[in-house]
Amino acid sequence: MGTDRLTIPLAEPGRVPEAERRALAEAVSRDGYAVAEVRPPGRDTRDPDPLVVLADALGRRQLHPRGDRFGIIGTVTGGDGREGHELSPAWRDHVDEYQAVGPKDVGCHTDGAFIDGPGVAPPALLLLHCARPADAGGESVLVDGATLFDTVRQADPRLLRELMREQFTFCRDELVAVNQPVFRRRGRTAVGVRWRFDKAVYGTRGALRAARAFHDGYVRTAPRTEIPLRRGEILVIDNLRMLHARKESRGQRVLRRAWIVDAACEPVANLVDRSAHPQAYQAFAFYQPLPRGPGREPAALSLGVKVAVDGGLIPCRADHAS
Ligand SMILES: O=C(O)CCC(=O)C(=O)O
Ligand SMILES: [Fe+2]
Repeated sequence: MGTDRLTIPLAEPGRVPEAERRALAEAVSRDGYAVAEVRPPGRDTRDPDPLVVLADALGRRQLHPRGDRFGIIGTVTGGDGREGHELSPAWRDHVDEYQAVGPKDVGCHTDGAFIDGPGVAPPALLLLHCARPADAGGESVLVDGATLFDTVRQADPRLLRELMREQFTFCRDELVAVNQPVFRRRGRTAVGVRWRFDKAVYGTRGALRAARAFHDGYVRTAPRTEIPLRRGEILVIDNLRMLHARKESRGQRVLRRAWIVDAACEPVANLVDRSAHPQAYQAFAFYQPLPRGPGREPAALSLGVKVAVDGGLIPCRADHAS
């Protein structure tokens, strides 16, 4: 498919060398994604998890309620009708509820679109580690939000204005991100995308009309990159720019996922140092970042859809910098 693969040999266990880290960060900043394979220094089975090693080279991992304590979510689909999650048992009862659990295709989306709260936001990056490819299908699919943004801007500025209005609500599990724009300004030079098109989305009639117009007229027909991940490969995706999807699969497929937190999201504390939080606040705790790994600053990444500094390209007030 023409996608470059970066091979990352580790000279020492658990640590991505600086040159490879820079090359990876550059590829993700430029293209919105990269495919990498981490080669451990030896055949020692105690070598650290390649997904954790690569994630920690990029930033801080973010927890997920159905992930493990390292922030890793494993999904096992297919094979003898045993849909479910060997790696993350909490998924097992939710095969019907969460589309990504089954063998069916999954539509274009941003991960964590329903997250918005004190100290938490959708992850900046997601990493998908192919532990076992399907017998057939299961390819990862990417659609570039930069192309979508540009196309809508030129073809239908009024629709872009609607997509930049705080009028879309995303709800899943115990979380709801109320009144979000699909495209939100991030500082002066970037825009972040937040998107899914399914039962998790709510809005007024006007908002839903805009969502349908965006889906039917742009997302559905946008150019896409298909990536058939091979065993051991890790797909790193800029979640603030790229929409990802997945094709239907046959046979057992094992995929492991990690999230990297949005560095623009600052930690939040209680005014009077209250340690027992009310239930509503507790929901956000499931998505907290893990502490940073020892001795390393996060990688220098430039994420999201890049826009002109003067903001003149964007047909609405630049009232949100997150
Ligand atoms: O199964 C896949 O390839 C990806 C599913 C997905 O969207 C996710 O885990 O975030
Ligand atoms: Fe996803």
